[in-house]
Amino acid sequence: MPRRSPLITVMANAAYKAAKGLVRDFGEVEQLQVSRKGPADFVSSADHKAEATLVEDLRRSRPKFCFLLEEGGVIEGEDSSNRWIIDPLDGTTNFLHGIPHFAISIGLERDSKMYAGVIYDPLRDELFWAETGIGAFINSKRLRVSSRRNMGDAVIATGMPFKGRASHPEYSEMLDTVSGETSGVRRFGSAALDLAYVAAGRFDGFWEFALSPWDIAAGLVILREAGGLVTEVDGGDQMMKSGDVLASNGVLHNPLRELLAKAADSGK
Ligand code: 2AM
Ligand code: CA
Repeated sequence: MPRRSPLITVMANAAYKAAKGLVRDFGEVEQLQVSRKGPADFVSSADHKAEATLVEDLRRSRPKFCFLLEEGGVIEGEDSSNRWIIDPLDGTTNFLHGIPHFAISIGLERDSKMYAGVIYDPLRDELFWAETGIGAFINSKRLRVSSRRNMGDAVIATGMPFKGRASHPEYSEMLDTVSGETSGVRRFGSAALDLAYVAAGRFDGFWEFALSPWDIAAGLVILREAGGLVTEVDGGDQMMKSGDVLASNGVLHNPLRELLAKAADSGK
């Protein structure tokens, strides 16, 4: 079993602590579904509380690090080379609807590169974590991407354009093409867990457009350390800037990229 470094221990403990509140609040959400006002405000407060817990906990252990937070934006710190990139609740729509699929995502960027990541799914007690050069793990077991080589056997995850976000004009062509050429496409609603699942070999690939840095920061390093490949959908390497992500087990990367490019062309 791998010894978690002090850094990973700090990240994991912060996630475990914030998760307690989230799980408690998730238990309440179902009751609230029936109320007229609905649970939206309640969920937003759960989200903010989880973020506050994460910031407080990480700050206690690493007082000088900077933060980039989904809810709270940027917090500058004395140590400008280390920055936490945090999504306290990825899969908010699932959480709001009582669907048990969401996670806490904590990435650590060091000298402008993703260095370490933790994605915690509290309902399944699955902690996906990785540190550059050390490898990727789920709880105490090593993670490895799938070895599938045939697109016809692959299960590919995606995220669809949603309300409030400009739709990608060629997206439906892509979805159609990938559905027709693979064993299946899944849309689970948490980009962080989608990336973790590619790292774990559960999905063979994943693509989505216009994600935010906190959705993908931890996932990028976990996937790379698990032997996967991640680029932009057009093959570029600016995922944290554009939010366009194509992740895979490596072997299927180019075939999937070509499939998406072909679909985009025919959708024009
Ligand atoms: P979130 O749950 O933290 O909002 C799913 O497509 C991905 O997009 C999730 O990681 C989700 O992160 C993000 N997302 C952001 N805004 C969303 C919205 N209005 N509806 C669905 N997903 C959203
Ligand atoms: Ca998110």
